[in-house]
Amino acid sequence: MSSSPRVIRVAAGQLGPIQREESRAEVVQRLVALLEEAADRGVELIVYPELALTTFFPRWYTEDVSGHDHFYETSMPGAETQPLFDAAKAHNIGFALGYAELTPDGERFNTTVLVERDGTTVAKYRKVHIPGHDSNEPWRAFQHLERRYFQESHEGFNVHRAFGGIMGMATCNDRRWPETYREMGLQGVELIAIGYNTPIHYAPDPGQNALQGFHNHLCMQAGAYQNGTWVIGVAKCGTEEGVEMLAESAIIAPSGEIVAQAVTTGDELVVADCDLDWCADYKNTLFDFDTYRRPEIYHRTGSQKGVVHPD
Ligand code: ING
Repeated sequence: MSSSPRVIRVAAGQLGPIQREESRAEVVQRLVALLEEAADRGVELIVYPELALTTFFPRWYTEDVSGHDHFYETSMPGAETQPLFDAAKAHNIGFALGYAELTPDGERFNTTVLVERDGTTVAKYRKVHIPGHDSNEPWRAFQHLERRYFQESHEGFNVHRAFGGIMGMATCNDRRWPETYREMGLQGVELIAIGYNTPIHYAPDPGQNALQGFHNHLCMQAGAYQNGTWVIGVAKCGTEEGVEMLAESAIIAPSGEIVAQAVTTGDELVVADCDLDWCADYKNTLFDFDTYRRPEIYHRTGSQKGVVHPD
């Protein structure tokens, strides 16, 4: 007889656009409003998007990187984000929040913090896969200068015991790389929180624009299924400073099925009960890694960076 299922009620706290002039106080009010709606619905964990406190500032080039310093947080919580931490603790709700981190040493990371229901910080994750470009490319309708404003983290993908299970984090472009999920799958991850800011228009290959929604769900559903984990994908979306950003936040089961998804391009709460014990149905059968994986054969995937073509 199995013990009682480990069910956690989770919400994707999707955000509509944050315009450049919107203050952090105004944004925090939006985050708290979503959290209070989540509390009314018995939610225990709410996942917010990547860079959830400001507009997606890497769309603009500045000659000096410090020109965007005001979009970064130098402490988390800070004075302007403390109300969110206070509201979450008062409602006994945990959350994952994406933000731009500027460290005392001047390092810049695209960071997510995971906070438990009692208000304690579980962990911080710093984005590993940094997309886009690092120099001014004025030919683009808008830029994607993440490689100018964020460093690639060397801290990797770690998991954390919290919310009654094994939790992981990833950010936006990370979700497109299978290594992201497998690194955490090999640690037994049961729920991965992934915030994203994804422009619909992809300047290097506009043919992909029409497929952004398909690609978004494709990679998260595959990652969930192939590693027997829940995936909570959460957008900051809508038209942000003239740029259309993908919505379609989704809660995805270890089966790979989408169990709930957003239907607007604004602030929207998407809620589902996530049975963490469902993960075992895949981890202990099809994807029993210890039985079926062949790391002695996988010479390339962990060591080789780019493609090496045959002679
Ligand atoms: N954004 C995008 C993402 O990976 C991107 C970058 C946009 C890639 C469109 C491909 C197509 O979803 C972030 N922030 O990583």
